[in-house]
Amino acid sequence: PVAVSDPSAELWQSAARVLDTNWSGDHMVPSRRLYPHQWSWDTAFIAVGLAFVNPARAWRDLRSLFEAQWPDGRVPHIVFDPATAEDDYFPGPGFWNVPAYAGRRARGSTGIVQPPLHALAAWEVYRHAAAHGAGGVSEARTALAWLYPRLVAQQEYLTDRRDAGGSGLASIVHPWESGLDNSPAWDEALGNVPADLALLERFPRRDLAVAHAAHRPTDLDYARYIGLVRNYRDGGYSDTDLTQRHPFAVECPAFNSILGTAELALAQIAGVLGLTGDARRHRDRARDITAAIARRLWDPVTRTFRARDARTGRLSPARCVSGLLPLMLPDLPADRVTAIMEEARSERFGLPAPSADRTAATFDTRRYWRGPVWINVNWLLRRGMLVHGLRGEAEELRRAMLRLVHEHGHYEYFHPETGEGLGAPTFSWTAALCLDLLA
Ligand code: 2M8
Repeated sequence: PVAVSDPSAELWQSAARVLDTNWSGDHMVPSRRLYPHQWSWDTAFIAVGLAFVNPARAWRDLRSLFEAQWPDGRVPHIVFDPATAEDDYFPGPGFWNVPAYAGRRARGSTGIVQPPLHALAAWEVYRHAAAHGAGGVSEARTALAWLYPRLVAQQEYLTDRRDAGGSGLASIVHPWESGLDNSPAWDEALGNVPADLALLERFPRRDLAVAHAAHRPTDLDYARYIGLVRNYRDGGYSDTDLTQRHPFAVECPAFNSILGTAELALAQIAGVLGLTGDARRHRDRARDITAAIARRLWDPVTRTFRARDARTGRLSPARCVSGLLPLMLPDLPADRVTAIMEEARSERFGLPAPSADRTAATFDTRRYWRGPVWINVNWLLRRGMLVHGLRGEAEELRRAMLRLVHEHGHYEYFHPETGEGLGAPTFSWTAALCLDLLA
């Protein structure tokens, strides 16, 4: 047993407490005040940590999310809690007004997605099941068998319906789909999106009632976010002819790296379920996605990965943390691995990596995804280091992340210079990923 004064033991206990507080019976909320519903990729990060302290909740959380999956395979980015008032979060279920064909559970959801990290999360929870005895293993196998066809449908939706650019990559139709909401990576593409600021007068922002305006996206961003939801919604959430019908369709390097990683996790899961042919197909798809990322999102001049606007074909000029995440892919060519590590180590980033280039004019130390350090993307980056055998760098990053959370708390994000905690103070994925980093 570890003494309670041991900083790791303290951190472990505080992280487990955050996850207890944020559990809502059949799902986890990211934070009680700011995000009182279930978010898609949060569920995946959270499962990675729950694997150590409460795997039954990890499976329950994933199940709650996938029960709201649409018949076309899309997994909604938010599943609204019917017990929470409509005006506790904006835009709420009334604004999304999801069509009846989405199914009974999905009626209380949004119609956009988030990065498909769930296959990796399911694999991670399964991998740790043996530590919870024979019961844990059989629970994990049952959960994997239930999830597998749903995870496959999620991938097929993204690789088929969302290949707006015909490039073998998935496009996001809203910055919220990236999870990196107001990243400078979208600035140029968002320039084509009409901003109807009068909309915000009719639908006031709920986030500003519970968070600091300087730490959140601007009103201009929000006007565009709401306009994009309205356009996609009014088109019945259809993905046909996206580049003509929708003003925002972008190939994100982080989203697509997670898409490729999901195929590799599905190959492992298929192996456990005895589906050898499927496993081979998933590995082939991962290779194809990796090749498409290396071809479409690489800029040979700056030697960086960047987002590509599927409507104009242009690469975004912004260098963001999303461009470091192709490191997660094992088949990434060695020269690209070297370039990513050089970029990560350069004055533009450093470890733990801020969400955007420190030297850019757009860098903003407090504004959400435009500068602050986030634990989830650094956790993904560290995973990439381990995939490529960069053990020393991975260990350095692990320690830096734990130091940040130990000194400042389980915050949603952190000031990239002072480490000050920003956003929600007891944030689920920060706590969950700390458990994984400590284990
Ligand atoms: C943030 O996004 C939501 C919209 O989806 C918001 O700002 O209200 C992002 O940080 C996203 O990555 C995250 O999943 C979500 C909940 O934690 O909050």
